[in-house]
Amino acid sequence: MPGAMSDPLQVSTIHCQPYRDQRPGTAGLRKKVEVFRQPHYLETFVEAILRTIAPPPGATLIVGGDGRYLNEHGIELITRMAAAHGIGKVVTGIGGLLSTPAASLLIRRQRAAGGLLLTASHNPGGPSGDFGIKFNTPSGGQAPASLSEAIFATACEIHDYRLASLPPLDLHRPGRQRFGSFTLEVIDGPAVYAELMESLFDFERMAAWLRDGHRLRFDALHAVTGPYAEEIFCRRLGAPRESLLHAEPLPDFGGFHPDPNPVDAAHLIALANDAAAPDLIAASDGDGDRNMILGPGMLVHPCDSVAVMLANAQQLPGYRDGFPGVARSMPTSRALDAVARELGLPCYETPTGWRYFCNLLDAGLIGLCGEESFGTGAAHTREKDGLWAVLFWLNLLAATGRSIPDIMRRHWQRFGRHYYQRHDYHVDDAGRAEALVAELRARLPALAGQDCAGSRVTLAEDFCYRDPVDGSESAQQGIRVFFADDSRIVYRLSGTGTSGATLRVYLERHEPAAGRHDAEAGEQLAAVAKRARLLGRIEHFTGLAEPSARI
Ligand code: VG1
Ligand code: CO
Repeated sequence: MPGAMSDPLQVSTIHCQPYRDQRPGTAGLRKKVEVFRQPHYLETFVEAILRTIAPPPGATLIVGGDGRYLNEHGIELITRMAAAHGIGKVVTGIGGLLSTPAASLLIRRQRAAGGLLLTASHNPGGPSGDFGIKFNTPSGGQAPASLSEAIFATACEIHDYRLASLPPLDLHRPGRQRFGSFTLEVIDGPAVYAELMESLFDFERMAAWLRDGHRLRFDALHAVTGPYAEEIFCRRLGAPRESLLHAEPLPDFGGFHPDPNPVDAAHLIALANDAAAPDLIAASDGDGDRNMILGPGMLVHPCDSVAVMLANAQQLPGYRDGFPGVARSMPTSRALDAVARELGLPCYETPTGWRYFCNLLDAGLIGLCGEESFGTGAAHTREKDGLWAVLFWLNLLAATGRSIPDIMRRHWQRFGRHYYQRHDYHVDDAGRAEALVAELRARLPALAGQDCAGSRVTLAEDFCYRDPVDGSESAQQGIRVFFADDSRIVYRLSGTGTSGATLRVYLERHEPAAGRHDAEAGEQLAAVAKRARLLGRIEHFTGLAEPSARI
């Protein structure tokens, strides 16, 4: 019977060899499942985290994951290692499931020493897919770059790790399981998360909107948000069950690539273009931090979404007072800047990756932020938050009585439209992509003033960020090139892939307030895309004449 074990816990020390490839990327350590299945691989990284953060005895740790293959195994292992390191309590969700924003919220609520999140986010799952793990600090935010580097350095020196022997854990039984001085607590993640959402949004109004016959479709892509969506949309808002698609979390995400974007979730684009399209179609990713929003005949691009949120926040009870400031990642379009300018608010520009927003949020400098990669969030957690974004839009539709296409057209009429697209070029040989970036970087000083396929370069630089809160500098965060025709191209390499390299090329062109706003983005950006290919000599370096994906 749990609880019958006597104190102190039995702890063994297990010898191992260090791995030297455990450097975290944009958001934690991500590798193929087969890499994680090497002897002691996960153990080495967890030991490195625990040694680096050195939690005080008796501290609480939040441990949860997105339900992908190896999730429960990982949670049991981390629990035993945490107990061996003197952690007093591990808190997880039922079945070990916690969405990334819910885990971030719990870290803050429980004043935990941090959280270990088992996720490779939007990467595919299953035995032949990806696995990942990341550490979040007591503020709930992702480890800053300096801490990630310290964990990596520690991992390179790990020759043994500690493991407590515990009886079998029951991750499916809510409540506390006591083992001497150590406790495992299994909580109802969706209930805790839904309560917070009720404090931010007008649930009565949204329920009435649904009762009036408006239709919602939320696709969980067989990932972590299914139970959360069921709790919020069906149980608390009364939406019919058919509002949810693929709501059961599965270890291989039912074969989905759980990345809510027009390529990997093309079926939702088709649904939006159907004559009987629901009023709001939405989806989230593997770990629940991304969001995709669609309305009849229209995808709301994430760059626009965060701008519309800022422009309309006063319509929502939780955001009536607006925000102290806002932020976007550098490659994200300047649609947000246009609204911030009109409202007289500071708009910060950070490198790619949510971790760069955390200091700004902690310091109260911003209250809303977003990335082009389908990530939007606010100050209630320190992670981007998929369902929060869906509720923001649902509340906006209910409060204004307007449709998504109507809201978007009005927005563009007022601020102009920033046509936007990201072109990804995937190569098996990472060296080719690195060579392209290196060459561009070397050519930067000579670019300004030059003519490039019909437009003059006004500024070309490698983005370097200086954090206004702690003064830390992050250099080489993406090459950005501005043109006289008000267009912009950004080049950077992905930091979340698990094979080869992906060159991301971000294209943007502003169409002023009185212009044409109903055109297709790809067509509007064709000239800028061509310019990007020429300037970066993309075909020369990658051998690809066309992008692997246009998102
Ligand atoms: C990508 C996105 C970035 C996002 C990161 C993590 O990184 O571009 O905006 O923060 O994924 O998102 P990269 O380095 O591959 O471009 V998630 O949902 O995987 O936590
Ligand atoms: Co994610």
